[in-house]
Amino acid sequence: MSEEIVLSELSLEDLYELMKEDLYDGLAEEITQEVHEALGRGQMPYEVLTYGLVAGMEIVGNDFRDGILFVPEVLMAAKAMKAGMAILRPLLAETGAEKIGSMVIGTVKGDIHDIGKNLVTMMMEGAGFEVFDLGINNSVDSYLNAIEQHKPDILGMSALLTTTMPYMKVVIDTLKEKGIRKDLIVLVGGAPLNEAFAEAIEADAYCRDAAVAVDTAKKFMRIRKSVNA
Ligand code: B1M
Repeated sequence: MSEEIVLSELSLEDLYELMKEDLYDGLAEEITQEVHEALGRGQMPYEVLTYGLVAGMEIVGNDFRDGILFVPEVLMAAKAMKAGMAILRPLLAETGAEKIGSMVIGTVKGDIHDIGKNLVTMMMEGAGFEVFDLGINNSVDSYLNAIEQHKPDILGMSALLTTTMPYMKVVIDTLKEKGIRKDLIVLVGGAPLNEAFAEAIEADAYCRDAAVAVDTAKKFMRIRKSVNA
């Protein structure tokens, strides 16, 4: 953000444009101020997340793919995104909703991408789910231990690399071998996945984004409750 920009004088559209630019430039402090500014104008946390942070990260992703940005710049952008998310997280979780289910979630082995997973965690918590976040680089054993410990309704897995997404099948096959696959609703997500992949590995559903993850989780919880009633 250049010094002469006065945030309060920007239109909402320009504020979101600036947020995207500053995210691209990895300016965490500016992102923090802009998120506060947007919230101060009555924007909903999910709107700020979607139109500012996620939209900005999409541009970063495209330029990373096209060789315009490199890992250090993307890391700076990720840091700025996390600074914005840190402000939004408590607000998204603040609905006071009664707990409607529980989920263990983690990024699969070999994969260190966690921004999308963190977003899903935030949104699920906000929707009233209890979430146990295992972080990144999770082996089958890590998922199994967490399932045994927390006995969740849902297992969520995230993968951002075409090389790591097949690991989801390894986890699901192990759940089957152990006879516990049917005890869990298995939801998967991440940019390289699609519905056909989820079906092929026998997950219950592919979730395109965090909002879809919440809707899908709620839908499966309703089915689960009606079956157990
Ligand atoms: Co990485 N990276 N990266 N990266 N990176 C991608 C994924 C890539 C597509 C970039 C590109 O080429 N365009 C590409 C993968 C190509 C491929 O596999 N075909 C790639 C690569 C190649 C790599 C490295 C190999 C680069 C290198 O080292 N040469 C390396 C891999 C390291 C590893 O994991 N072993 C690497 C590293 C990194 C950084 C560390 C620099 C950084 C990660 C920082 C972090 O996460 N803490 C990074 C980033 C930031 C990206 C991009 C630019 C952005 C990802 C992101 O955060 N998106 C990404 C490009 C892209 O995806 N367009 C890219 C924003 C986020 C909100 O969206 O994660 O899709 P997303 O999550 C969404 C949905 O997918 C869904 O909901 C989320 C919220 O709406 N969702 C779920 C996700 N998980 C879910 C789980 C669910 C439900 C829904 O469970 C129920």
